[in-house]
Parts: sequence; structure tokens; C-alpha cells
Amino acid sequence: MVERIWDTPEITGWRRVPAHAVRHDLDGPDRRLSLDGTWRFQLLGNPEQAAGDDWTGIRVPGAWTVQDAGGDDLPHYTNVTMPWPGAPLLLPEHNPTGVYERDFDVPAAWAGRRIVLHVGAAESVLLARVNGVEVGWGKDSHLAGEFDITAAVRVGQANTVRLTVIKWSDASAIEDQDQWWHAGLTRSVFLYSTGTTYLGDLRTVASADGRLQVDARVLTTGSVLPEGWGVTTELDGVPVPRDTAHEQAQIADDRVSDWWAEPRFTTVVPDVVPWSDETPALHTLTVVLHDADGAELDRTENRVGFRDVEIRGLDLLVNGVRVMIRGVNRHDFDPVTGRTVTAEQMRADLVLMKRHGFNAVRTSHYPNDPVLLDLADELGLYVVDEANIEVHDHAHEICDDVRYLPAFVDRVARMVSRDRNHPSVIIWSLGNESDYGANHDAAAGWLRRADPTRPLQYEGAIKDNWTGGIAGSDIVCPMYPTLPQIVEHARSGEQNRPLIMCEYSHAMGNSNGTLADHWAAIESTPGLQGGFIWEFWDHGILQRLSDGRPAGGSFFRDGVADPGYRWAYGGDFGDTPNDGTFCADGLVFPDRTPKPAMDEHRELASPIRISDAGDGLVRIVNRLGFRGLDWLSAVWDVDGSPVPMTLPDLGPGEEAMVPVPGDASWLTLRVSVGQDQPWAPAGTPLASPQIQLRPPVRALAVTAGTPAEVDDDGLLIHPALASSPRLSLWRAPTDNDRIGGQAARWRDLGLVSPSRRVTEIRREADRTVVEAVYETAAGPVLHRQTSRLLQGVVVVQEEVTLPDGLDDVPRVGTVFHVRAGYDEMSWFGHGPRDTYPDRHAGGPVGAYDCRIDDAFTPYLRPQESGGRHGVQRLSLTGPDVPPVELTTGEPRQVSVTRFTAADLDTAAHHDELTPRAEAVVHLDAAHRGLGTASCGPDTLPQYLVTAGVYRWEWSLG
Ligand code: IPT
Repeated sequence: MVERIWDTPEITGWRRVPAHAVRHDLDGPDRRLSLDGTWRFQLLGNPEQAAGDDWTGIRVPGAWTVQDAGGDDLPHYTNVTMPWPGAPLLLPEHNPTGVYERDFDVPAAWAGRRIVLHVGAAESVLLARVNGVEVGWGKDSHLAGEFDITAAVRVGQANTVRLTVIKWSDASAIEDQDQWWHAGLTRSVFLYSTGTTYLGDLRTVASADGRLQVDARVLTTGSVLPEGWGVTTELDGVPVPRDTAHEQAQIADDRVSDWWAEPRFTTVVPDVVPWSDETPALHTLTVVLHDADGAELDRTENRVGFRDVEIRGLDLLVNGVRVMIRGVNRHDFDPVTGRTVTAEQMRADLVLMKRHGFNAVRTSHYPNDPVLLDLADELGLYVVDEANIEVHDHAHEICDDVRYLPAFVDRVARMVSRDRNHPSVIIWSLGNESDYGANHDAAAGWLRRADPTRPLQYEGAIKDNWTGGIAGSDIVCPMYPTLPQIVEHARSGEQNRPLIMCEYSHAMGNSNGTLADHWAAIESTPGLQGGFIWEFWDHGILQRLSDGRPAGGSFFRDGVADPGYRWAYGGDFGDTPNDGTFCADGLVFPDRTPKPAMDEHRELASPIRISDAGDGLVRIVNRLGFRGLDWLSAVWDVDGSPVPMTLPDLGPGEEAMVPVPGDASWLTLRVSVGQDQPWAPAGTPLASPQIQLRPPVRALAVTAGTPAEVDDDGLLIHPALASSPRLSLWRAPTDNDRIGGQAARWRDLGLVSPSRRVTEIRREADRTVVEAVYETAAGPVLHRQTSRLLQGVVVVQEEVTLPDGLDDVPRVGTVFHVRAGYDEMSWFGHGPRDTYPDRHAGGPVGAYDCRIDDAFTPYLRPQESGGRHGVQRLSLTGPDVPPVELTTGEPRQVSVTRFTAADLDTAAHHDELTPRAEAVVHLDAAHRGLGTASCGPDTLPQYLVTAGVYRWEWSLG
């Protein structure tokens, strides 16, 4: 018996049923017995401690780190850093070990049958006992462990299963993903039963031309397969014939044995609809194993999608078509359970992705709950299925360490063995951020032989050389490259594989700037084929403020509005070391509310694009790869007025010219789902491609009036204002500003609240002119403000000169506070949600309104938010106050919120903020782009606010 398997990397498992793709999860209750529910539980200080009699209750599936049973062992967030210092095998002495136990009865009908215990996932080492008998061990926190417990159970009597889960192990160092550390049983536990002769595996290969091959592995618990067994296979109820020629060849090759058989079934399905992201056509494959008398021994049902995936030259082709990969990275995450997710939740994830134009998921950074793949098959999403290997902190030591060789191969092989029959899986991934070593090549070698039907990728293999690492990656899959880098590579003539970024556009806080620029480059550059945004989720854990504990199972999901809770990030559970908010970097909030960046992605992925073709014509392009436009519906929006239209009948990639439907400045095509889709009912909006047919009317062009009123400091007085307009050169740092280093630079430059010195106040016949100087560390900023009164409206012209030292500032603009009582805003500009200079493709220009309180997006760490790009008119209204009208002349960046930049800057969580009664209005002559510098490239040069002269004007009435 091996002692201490938890610090022995050579041992990946003991007595596990070999990983396979035979489905038992969907079988009926006669075959499958759920063990989910409340179990007895105790938490020990380390695995060598013996369990006592002091039990409490715990929910299964469920990590103990978010349940009361877990006591002080709470969630802990680190990115790269391991939670304990030093060598990976010097485990901490305190090594929380959970003992889960429950009783169960085995149905009498299972007597004489084979019985298997399935443990969906255990983090990080699982030891299983049944009735005191050790039935097996296993590692890999994101794949099931299955154990044959036939000999240990007592049919017809009470049985006890004990699952001991050890938190820290040799495996922790290779599960060092950027996410919360949890511990416990995080997926369902069940028993299933088969005959003693059973289906040990099932492999299907289905091609776009209708060819289907099914290999069914037949095994026995005895030493010889019983005489007369047989397998029948049906696709949608039609028998698939057994390939006897293949069996003859196996016999001729001596590839048969007494205890093992692998009958093959082949057919060609005529007129098959190939499976793709747009056409996820599935067929039902039933495989039944029976004995000589025809009695059923085992049965499984699988879904089959007919599709091809191949790499040809620089292109990844699905069914022969070069598809764009509009992907997102997804973790198994839930703000209450931490890691345990239900089928309904996963469906909601994927539905949201589909509705926002995503067609691909990378299961970062481990095989996700297997139901996710069923849903991806069904809804139409391509999957990069990633093995549970991330050795971030100890990458260099471990990727060549022979002790870890079995774990690398095991994790890849077991994932492939589980997931190979899913049409959605088009690419395998060897894992993430683990350097590149011989252990990777060993795993790749296994994989290439075991599944030649799909490419594989691994970022580490190409990290240092985009033309190298051929053994380890069939795709150049860099993370966070700059736009020039990928374009230059594609144009260099050196590119030797498709380039699909495994991570790009880091969605932390108010981010995803330059997404439109990325897609413009990707779509126009051969060799570039898209990528996966980092990431889907903000991993905020719902935390009870009264005692600082995770809300756990007691929480009612939509109660987050309850002020007794907040979204916790690294450090909020007293976890040290930690990486703070770096886990809050998703396109959706922890409750799955989409951030404004999702709007941007949806628009960029629009199935239809329009452009002004001149001569009163609009070009309409079908951008889909496999479908026509018949499932869509559209209506013109001519400067806000709807005009019905019928979409032209266009095949994939085809285009047509249609007449401009009316005289307009802004022509928008409102595209929505026309016929119900599995992921969206008819009427779901999909895109609003827009063109500008006439330039906007610009300058305010006011030349007359009387001098506006200013105080002794030259500050404008206006009855609607609670504080006078001032120059603003600063914004509450976004996560990108903060982590990318700009925020500190701006503080050092003194941009937060530069001292103001008035040099001259002149009252002229028709205006008041105030000259002021704002002092910064880079020199004085000169500001001239000219204000006039005209028919009760104040018209202001401003001019600012930024010295050369201020060559990159967050904004140049005006800020003032409108007095209390205003609660609604309406504007003409980009909308309806937040837009910025480098992120406004998803917000078509138009007339919008909303509550001021709702104009602000509450990123987990408060920061600049609520901006509206290209605004020309803004009105604020309230029930008991006269409306305030702001006109900007040129389209400007504007925001109206309840918080000053300083309020936002000083708060670490939203519960620390008190909304002001007044409205804080920013009107910017220039506002810096958002970029993605919290991890990856900053914004592009054209979105910087540089030194020079800025002029802007506005009116308030
Ligand atoms: C990269 C990781 O792969 C991902 O897990 C996540 O940490 C992301 O970045 C940032 O949020 S690693 C990074 C050091 C490039």
C-alpha cells in the first residue's frame, strides 16, 4: 500500500475505472442512483488525522469553503502565487481534509450486476471507501473519479460511502489557475450499474459528408467475454450496420482477445445537415449491449453531430469553411457555490454568449462540467477543451520534471477519453501557463495518436517563438499580443499556422477598449482568425457583511440587492497572500448581468453588416458562414423612425444593394431573431449596424449675448448647479489605469486636483472671460473660459493648453454638479449603455433616456463608469425641478453619475459608496480610451489625450 499519495506526483490515481465516453449520467433511475444531498461531514487539520465522531451536515455537491461546515477554511484567491511558499511538494502542515460520509441502499435489482461509484469532481485528492473498504484514489479536480465498488457493496443492506478529500497535494502545483482556491466535492456523486459484461467505451467519428463510424468497446469483469454477446447500434432509430470487414481485419491482425472486443459500426447518412455553430444539427445514437438471449446488459445514448475540422495552411476550417473564432474563456463559477454549477446555469451562460455573438468557448483552464459540452453541442458553440494543467508559479521546474510526467499525460488522456464524442469540441488544449517541456510533448504525443481528428493547441509551446513549438501546438494561440504584433506576424510571410488568440481583451472593470480595432484587423488580415476574450465571469463571491462569511447555501440568488451582501474579491475573506480584484475580470458580473462590453462584442459579431454604397444605395452583407438570413428579421431605423424592410435572400458571404429607405442622418438596421432559435426566441435583438449618411450639425456658433455671472474666483454661477464648472484632467482610475501604471503616473503629475489660480476676470460687453492656471508637476495648464448669457441660456467656450509634459492624460473637460432633485436623463449620442472613445461600436447613435442612478455601471471595484460617447444633447429632469438642457456642439464624451471621481477612487467596494443627491456631470473635450492594460495592450495611440490645445463649447439652459 502506498502511503501519502497526496504528496506523490507519480501517482495520479489508483483503481479508477479507465476514463471513457460511455454516458451513464443521463440514464434512468433503474440504472443510476444519485447520492447528492446532505452528507455527514467533518473537517480535519490534515490527512493523517483520524476522523472522529463529531459530524456536521454538508451539501453535496458543494465545496466546503463556502459552506458553514467548512468553518474557517474560506475561499482564497491567488493568481500566479501558490498559497504556500517554497517547493511544491513541501505541503503546508495545516492541510484541510474533509471527510464526507453517507449511507445508501443498493436497489435489489442490482444484485449480480457491476456497480460503479462516480464522483464528479473532488478538489484536489479523492480517497474513496465503501463499507470500510478502500475502493480507489484519484487526482484531477475537474474530472470524475469512477470506482468499481461491486465487491464492496451489500445489495439489499445499508451501505456507507466515505469520500475523503484532501485540499493541498502535489497536484495543487499543477492546478495553480487564476481563480479562487476551494476544496471539497464540487460535482455530483452517483452510482450506476451495468451487466458484468458492459460497454467500456464508445468512440464516434462523424464527418460532414455523412460518414459515421462507431467503435463500441465491450469489456467483462470476468476473464472471458460470454458467448453470444452482441451490440446493436441505431442512429435516430435506424440501425447502423456492423462493419464485419473491420472485424475480419482485427482478427487477421490478431487484435482481438477473449476479454475485450471492439465492434465497429459504419454507415453513410444521406443528405446530412453538417453540424456547425450556426447549424447545430444533432442525431441520437443508441448503443445496446445484449447477451445471447437478447437481454440487455448495457445501453447508452449519445448525440452525434456530423462535422469536419481541419487546418489547411493558415486556416482552421470547419466543414471546409474558414470560420471566425469569436470566443470567450469560461470557468465553472458560481457566486454562491464557488464552483458547483447546474445545467440551468450553464445553459444560461451559453445562451447569453450566443445572444452576444460568441461562437466559441475555451474551457479555461480545465475540463468544465461535462454538461457544458452537451449544451455547446446543442446550442452551437465551438469548444477548445483544455486539460487541467496550470503550473504557473512553478512552471519551469515542473514541465520537465519526470515525476509529473504521468500527471500531464493522465490529465490530457482522461479529458480526451471523456469528451471525444462531442462535435462542439474542435480543438484540444494541453493546459495553460506551464512553460513548455517534455511533459507537454509526451501528452501531445498521446493525444495525436489517440485522436487524429482534431488539432491541439498550447500557448506555452509558441510563447517565445510564434513559428516554433510545432510538436506542442497546431495553432499560434498567443495571449494578449498587441494588435501590431499579430498583424505583422500575419504579413511577415513567416506564419506557418492559423493564429487564434487563446486570451485577448482583458475584461477587468471598465475595459475591452479597442475591440473594434482588433476585429477590423482580424477580418481584413489573412491568417488571423479571432480569439477568446478573457473572460466570461467576474469571480465575485457573495459575502455576508454581518460576519464576512460566504453567503453559501442560505442565500436566495437574486437577493444581491440586499445591502447585507456584497461581491467579495481576493483578501475579503482575510485570505493572504491574495491578488485582490484580479479575479473580477469578466464580461458578466457575478450574477451574470452583462457588462456594456458585451454590447460591443454583440455588434462586432453582427450577422449582417451595412455600408453606404453611394447613389442612394446601401450594401447589405450576410456575414454568416453556413446560413442564409431567413431566420432573422430586420427593420430600418431612419433617425429614430421605424421603416419596415424585408431582408434580401442572401447565402453565406453574399451581398446585395438596397435603396436608402429615407432621408436620414443616421440609418440603423435593427436586426433581431426572426424565427425561434434554441438560444433565443423570435424578437431577441442581435445587432444594430448603423451608417451616418449626413454629418452632424456641429458648432453652437453663438456670437452674441451678455456677460454670464461668475463669482470672485471666476467660477460660473447658474441656478441649476450645486457646484460650478471646473476643469477636469483626471478620471477615477479604471482597473486598466491602475494596474497598467497610468493612475500612479497621473497622481504624480498632480492631475487629481491641481491647484487653480485665476489670472484674470474680464467682463466684456457680450461675455465674461476668465483666465486661470492649473498647476501640475509637468507645468502650468492654461485655461480660458468665455461665458455668455443668451435668452436665459449660458453658453460657454473653453480653451485649454496642455504643456508637453502632459502627453497622456485621462481627460480634458468640464465637471459640475447639478443640484438635487434630478433623476432622469435623456441624450442624443451613443447609447443606451456606457460607451467610450475606443468602445462604442455597440452603442448606436440615437436618442436615449434612463434613470441617472442606472446610468452608472457598478464594477466590483469602483472606477470611472457611466460614460456616454459622442453626445450632442443632454437633458436632466426631475419631478419638482425645471429641466436642465446641456448642448455640446461637437459630439462629446459625457457622464452623469451620483459620484465624483474622488468618491470612486477612494472606495474599494460599492457598499462603501454613498450616492450623492446631486448629479455629477462630466463633459469632456477629450477622453482617453480604455484599452486593456490590466493584462495586455493599452489603448491605441489615436485614443490618447496628448499635449496641445483643446477647445470646446457647451450651453446650459
Ligand atoms: C493569463 C491567464 O492565463 C489567465 O488565467 C488569467 O490570469 C489572465 O492572464 C489574467 O486575468 S496569465 C497572465 C500573466 C498573462
